[in-house]
Amino acid sequence: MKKLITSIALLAAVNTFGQNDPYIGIIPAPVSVHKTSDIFKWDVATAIDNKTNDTALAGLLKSAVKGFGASSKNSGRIILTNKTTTQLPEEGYELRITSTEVIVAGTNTGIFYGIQTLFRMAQGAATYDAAFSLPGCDITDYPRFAYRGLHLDVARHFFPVPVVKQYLDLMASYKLNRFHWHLTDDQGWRIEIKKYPKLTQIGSRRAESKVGNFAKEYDGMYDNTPYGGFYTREEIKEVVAYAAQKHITVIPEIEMPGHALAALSAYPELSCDANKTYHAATTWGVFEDVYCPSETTFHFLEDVLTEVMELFPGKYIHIGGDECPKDAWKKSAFCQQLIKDKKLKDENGLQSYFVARIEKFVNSKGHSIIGWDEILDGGVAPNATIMSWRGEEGGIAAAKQQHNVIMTPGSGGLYFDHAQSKSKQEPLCIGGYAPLSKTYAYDPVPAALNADQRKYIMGVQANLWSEYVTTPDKVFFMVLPRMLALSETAWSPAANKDFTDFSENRLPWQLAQLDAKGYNYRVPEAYGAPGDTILKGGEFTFKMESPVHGAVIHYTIDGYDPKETDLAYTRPVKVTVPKGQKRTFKTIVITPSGHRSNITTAVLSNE
Ligand code: TNX
Repeated sequence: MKKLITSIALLAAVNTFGQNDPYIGIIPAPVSVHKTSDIFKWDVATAIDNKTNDTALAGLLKSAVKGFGASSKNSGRIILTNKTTTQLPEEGYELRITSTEVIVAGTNTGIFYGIQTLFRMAQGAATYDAAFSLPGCDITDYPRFAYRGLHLDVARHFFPVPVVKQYLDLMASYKLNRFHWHLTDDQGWRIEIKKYPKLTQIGSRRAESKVGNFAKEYDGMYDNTPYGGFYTREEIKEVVAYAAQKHITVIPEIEMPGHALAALSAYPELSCDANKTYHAATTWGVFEDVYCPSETTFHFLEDVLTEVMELFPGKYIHIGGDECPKDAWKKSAFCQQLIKDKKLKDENGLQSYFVARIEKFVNSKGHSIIGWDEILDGGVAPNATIMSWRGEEGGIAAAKQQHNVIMTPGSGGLYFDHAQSKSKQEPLCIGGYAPLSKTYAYDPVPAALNADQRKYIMGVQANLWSEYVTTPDKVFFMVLPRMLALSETAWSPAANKDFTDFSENRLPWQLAQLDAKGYNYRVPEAYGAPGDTILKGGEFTFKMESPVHGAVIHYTIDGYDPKETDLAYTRPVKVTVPKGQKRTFKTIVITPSGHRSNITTAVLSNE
């Protein structure tokens, strides 16, 4: 009996990825995959032969199979080696799976990614039980871009360390390697600074938060609930170390000269009018009170950045630079005098002076700055990397000026705070429209650049601004599954991208894994389900496919919202509508863990 159960378990675990899928379920699609008919059984008896100096890599493999430890001569082995058969880019790897051996070869980072590929090929279980099977193949793989970023705004809403770690787990699973941590903004200062304790004592708190968004029905509505949170230095170190284990570099963002209200609430002397009282903002948007370009401010920022650079060993420090209104500087006699003294053209020149001065300081400590594309206005600091968010124009201009560029345009489906569909069933968000297909279609290399200029495109990033993201579950709902589309754009060769294969063949397997791991995510509607529309006719056949492997599509034709108690889709559904009548065909997808898609509604009219 025991044997029978084992063989059933193995059978269930054999990889049955779509025959037509050239990438065996893997996201992001590897550079090249040759499938064979071999099957490697990975179980508790599989030996691991780690020829690298990185013991963590073997640990990673062991964590995948429950009860791991025993090894026997009869079962296969997994070999990790730094010796590759061809010369590969830094993060690349080779993966060869036969019925007796799995060889993962590359640098230690490359092997780390090769192991992620093994995990992505595995079936839907969270921790793979006693055994699972891997399809025979030969894979050569390396990233298209060195910078593969995901951003998280913890200023508008705060997410504690365990949530950040889950975010990093996801990033590593999909081969993203730069975590842009937006740590300060008008609504809260979230990083402890030893020298300026009031930043967190005062600046991390706001009196209340706006209810709803800027739609009319929410005018003047606040929640009357104090809000706050910050990371201690120890917590920051913990996150940086955790990220490093996952081959992710953390890029901290300290906003300046705008988005500074939380800092001004703690230290009003950093503003252009120290007699005013400042409070961390309770609503969203852009605020007129910003840092004054005074010696007091530069002194303060240099101190803050010094502590930040101690905590974050990575090369890049993000200094913000976006959305800095010039009203306060226009009103300030000090700023006007400074413009004259420094022979600057105007307030934009003053912003350039501000950023260049900070850049010089950061460079002197061996680090480099990244800034949002507004830092181009009035002249860009000599060594700055530009993050192009207001479309691609900033990135194009910067590349032409031989500055490194990271593409993250809202118009390219990379603003994960935007809505994932046009349905009213989407949760509250800032607006916009960034469905999975749009994120997927984005290409970070603008046609406007010639071959030389293209070299300055370091990569791509998506951003999760959190004005309307109040809970960890919503964080994951907003980034999943769009993050997987980002991962393919950032990693895979453009020629390997194919939205149908990605969404219909591979995504269902990946979503099944995420479902089993307990992540919240946006469940796509069933493929083939008619969307919000009126269809004319008397006979209809709906052929549908589940967007999550193992999920069930339920449907109704009586106008009620479908639930688990309604008919489950097993074969194409035929609906007959008599002459002169109508039916309403509704569908929902319910996943094994109980997550639900939006309900689709189509009116079938034979009137
Ligand atoms: C613009 S993107 C901002 C953020 C907002 C975001 C909302 C950028 C550099 N600045 O402050 O949160 O829009 O989508």
